[in-house]
Amino acid sequence: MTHSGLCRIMFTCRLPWWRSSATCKLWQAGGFLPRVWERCQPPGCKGINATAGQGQQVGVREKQVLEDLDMPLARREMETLSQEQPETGNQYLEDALLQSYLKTHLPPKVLEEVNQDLERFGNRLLTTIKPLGWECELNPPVFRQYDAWGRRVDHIVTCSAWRRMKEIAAEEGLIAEAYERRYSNWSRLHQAVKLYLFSSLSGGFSCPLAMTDGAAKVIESLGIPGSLKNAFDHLTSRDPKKFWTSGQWMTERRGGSDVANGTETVARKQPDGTYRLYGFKWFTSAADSDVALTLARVADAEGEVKQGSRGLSLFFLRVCDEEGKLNSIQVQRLKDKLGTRQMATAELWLDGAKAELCPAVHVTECFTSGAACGTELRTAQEKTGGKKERKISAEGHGVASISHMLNITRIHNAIAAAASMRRMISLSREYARRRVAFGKLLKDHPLHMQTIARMEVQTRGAFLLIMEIVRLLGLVETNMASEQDQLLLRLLIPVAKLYTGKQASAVVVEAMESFGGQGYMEDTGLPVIVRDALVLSIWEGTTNILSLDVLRSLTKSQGQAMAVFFSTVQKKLELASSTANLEPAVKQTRDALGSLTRFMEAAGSKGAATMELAARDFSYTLARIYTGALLIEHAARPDASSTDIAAARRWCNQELCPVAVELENSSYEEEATLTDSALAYEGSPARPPGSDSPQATSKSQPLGTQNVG
Ligand code: UCC
Repeated sequence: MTHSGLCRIMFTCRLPWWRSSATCKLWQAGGFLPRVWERCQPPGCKGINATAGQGQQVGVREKQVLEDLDMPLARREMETLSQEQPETGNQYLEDALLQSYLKTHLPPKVLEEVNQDLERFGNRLLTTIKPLGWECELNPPVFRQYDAWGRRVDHIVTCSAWRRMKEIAAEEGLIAEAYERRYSNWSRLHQAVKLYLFSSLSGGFSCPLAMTDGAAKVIESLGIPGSLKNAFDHLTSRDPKKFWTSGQWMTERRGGSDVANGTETVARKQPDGTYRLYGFKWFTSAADSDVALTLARVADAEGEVKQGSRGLSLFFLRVCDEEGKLNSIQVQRLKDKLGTRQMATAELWLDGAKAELCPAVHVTECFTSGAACGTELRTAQEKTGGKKERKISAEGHGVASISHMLNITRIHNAIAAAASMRRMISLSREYARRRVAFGKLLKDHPLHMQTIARMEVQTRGAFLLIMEIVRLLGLVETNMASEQDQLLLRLLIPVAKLYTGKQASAVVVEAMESFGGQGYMEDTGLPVIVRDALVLSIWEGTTNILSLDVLRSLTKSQGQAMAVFFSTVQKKLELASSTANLEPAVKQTRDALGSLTRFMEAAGSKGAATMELAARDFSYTLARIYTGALLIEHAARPDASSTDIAAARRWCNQELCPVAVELENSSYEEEATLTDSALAYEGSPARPPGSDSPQATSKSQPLGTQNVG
């Protein structure tokens, strides 16, 4: 080691010189990595598996190193008392539930091929994708606004690993798989499982993939019009040189939830039929994408625009032109986010960006209720006898058009949630096999295993809920879905997105804790997973916004979606009624259905305000009951394991119908809303009027919100 190298270590490690050299030798032997060293490591050694420890006993190599060192024994012991790193292998092969799910549902021929592909993919994840993902974490995008000569370039510089991820995504068909449909209705499931395996090792690349999938879906729902055919081909390509990713620019300065009132961007029609967009997009994820879908208000000849939802239209645009020059877009800055730092999220000024108005949508009044569906649903309707078809104008239906994208990105969100839970549990259980505390391995402490098992039950539930959704989506996309399937899919997407987001937040934090202080250390890679999971309940619609979307889906179907929900759960329970071990779980779920029915009757007589106040608890109720039914169904298979049964029973032991409990607690009464405000604002100068009325404070009410897990 050179003198300067030694000085650098002394400085960066902030250790006495004699300890610095010792640290370095231990590092070379696989010991604790000071962060600065870890950053200099080749990518293959990074992440959780690179933070080596020696376990409770000094290994042979370390003994050798210690013998070489001339320092007091006390110091040597301290240096070697580090924990052993958890090692995980092929994620697919280590995921028992995933394998049993595929075995149960896929036709044998499809299973054989998918199984082979996933095993191969699992190895690629381990050997190639995981190190690349860590490299993306260590080399987040950088914004270069000017070049050396003062010219504005607005260049978002991404690392080579990020760009390699894009190529791998194409090679693996992470989008293409869903649109080629080589396994018919099972293609969507195949794609979803690959995304699930990819997600938490992808270095954030699952975000652009979510939006790319969403953009492809929108174009497909428009019937792949000629003007967007080229884009569709790029978005669904397996050729890395051809593959495009897409952004979804919805959020503006006034926020991303109330899109109808928050969108200020104006579109001006050009003589050639294209549009120029002017506005400020406040939160554009994966801003390095090739194309984007966005909303804007078309200005009339007088420059006037229509406000509200009906003033919004959907536009497609290229981010750069053929020469790589930005399409009259200025990058204001990159966002400084808590997590997903691997991925560039930017504020963008659209200063006359050239865009195309997405063409008219053909919709069918699918159901007597008048629920409007996209093209694939229309085709399904034609097949089943058909209903009235109407063509809605391209202008003014932007929200309905982009909702195809939202529904897909929300599914991806739920996949990412289950994936982050699964990853953390895999690491946690491996760690428990190695870490000794109080004289035995963590895995031999029943309390520790109880904690992991509780997380496991949550994760199993989330996984089955996602699989159910992608199964239904596969049916819809191949015109094999019934009306009931379509309604159920529409209802379950927001339910799954909101619930799994909350589950993930709770589970990843719990799993981090299972590593003790080590879980809090950046260089273990665990905080990255935690940070990245925390966004899942925020972007793509927060929990409350999604709860309102659950209500929207019910209203739109005039209650039919709810009827389908009840009948589907009941069918799943019937299948399990002959399995004695599942009796308690079946009974609990039936009881919950009964409570839910009573809640709906009571809420029906109280009006929309009550339902809105109950929306979150109501959505949690749907999630818990439906997930319970799925776990029961899985546990009722002839070859189900005892753990399948245990998972179903444990899930159903929780309160399955919190909305009925909260109704009983009077949480949705007007008085409770006053108390809510009084509780929230007590002591604040902004105390709302009426919050200190005796009526509001006389009775202490429980809050109408519940945490998952
Ligand atoms: O952009 C963001 C970050 C990007 C990062 C993405 C990464 C994903 C990675 C995941 C995995 C790693 S965050 C932006 C987040 N913003 C949102 O998600 C929007 C949240 N807000 C909503 O969802 C609102 O509820 C709105 C925008 C849908 C409300 O709009 P309106 O216009 O006030 O609501 P309306 O009037 O009820 O709905 C307008 C039309 C109706 O159809 P028509 O016109 O035929 O009556 C609705 O039925 O849109 C239809 N519609 C839907 N249809 C609304 N939502 C849906 C839906 N989900 N599905 C089908």
